[in-house]
Amino acid sequence: MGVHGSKRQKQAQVLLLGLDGSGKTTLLYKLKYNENVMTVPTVGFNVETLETDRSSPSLTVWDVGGQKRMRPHWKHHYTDTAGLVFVVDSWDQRRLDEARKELHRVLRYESLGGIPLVVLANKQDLHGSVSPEVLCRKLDLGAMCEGRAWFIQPCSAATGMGLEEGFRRIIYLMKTPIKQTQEDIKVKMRSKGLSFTAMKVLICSR
Ligand SMILES: Nc1nc2c(ncn2[C@@H]2O[C@H](COP(=O)(O)OP(=O)(O)OP(=O)(O)O)[C@@H](O)[C@H]2O)c(=O)[nH]1
Ligand SMILES: [Mg+2]
Repeated sequence: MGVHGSKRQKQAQVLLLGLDGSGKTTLLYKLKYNENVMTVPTVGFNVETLETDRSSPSLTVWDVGGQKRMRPHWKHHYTDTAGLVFVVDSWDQRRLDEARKELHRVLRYESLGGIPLVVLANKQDLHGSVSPEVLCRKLDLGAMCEGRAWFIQPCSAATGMGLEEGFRRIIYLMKTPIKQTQEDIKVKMRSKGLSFTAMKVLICSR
């Protein structure tokens, strides 16, 4: 199920994936209840509904455990997914390569073809965390997301910084056909006196 081209869908399914310990469950409950919950590694999944403004569908968010033994189960959630949010621990640089491989594996699934992606560069509150620009390169997002609407959002599930923006962004990308998002960005770029080819750089650095 997608929300492209439709004005008012009642709900849309968002899949929250990422390595174990990246902060998926923490950020889901921070968003839902504005509380900092003590988490344990998720075995199975958590599912929560996030209410949005009336012009947007409410989001049914599936937070699936990210441990190695859980990852084969991710694909069981792909069919009805309208938007993908992939969470990365920006502080743990030793695991960025693992995160890149897992993200690329997910994006190669045919049933997720063209589904919009928001990468949440989480744990920005920690000293030494990697910036979204660097993450963008290390995850090779530009090449991997050819033909897909995507965005990278810095955030912290500990403080709440950037979480609402990240989910507002996935709603926007789900509602807006990719051509339109590119048009919006072109207009913005022209107003700043920049060329369209600089678009991806700007997206990465916002
Ligand atoms: N400092 C900091 N710690 C965070 C942040 N987000 C999550 N954590 C911590 O990271 C640890 C793992 O968080 P979880 O939310 O359980 O991670 P998860 O992605 O759900 O892990 P799995 O369920 O195993 O897939 C916990 O100790 C959290 O408190 C953050 O933004 N900043
Ligand atoms: Mg979890």
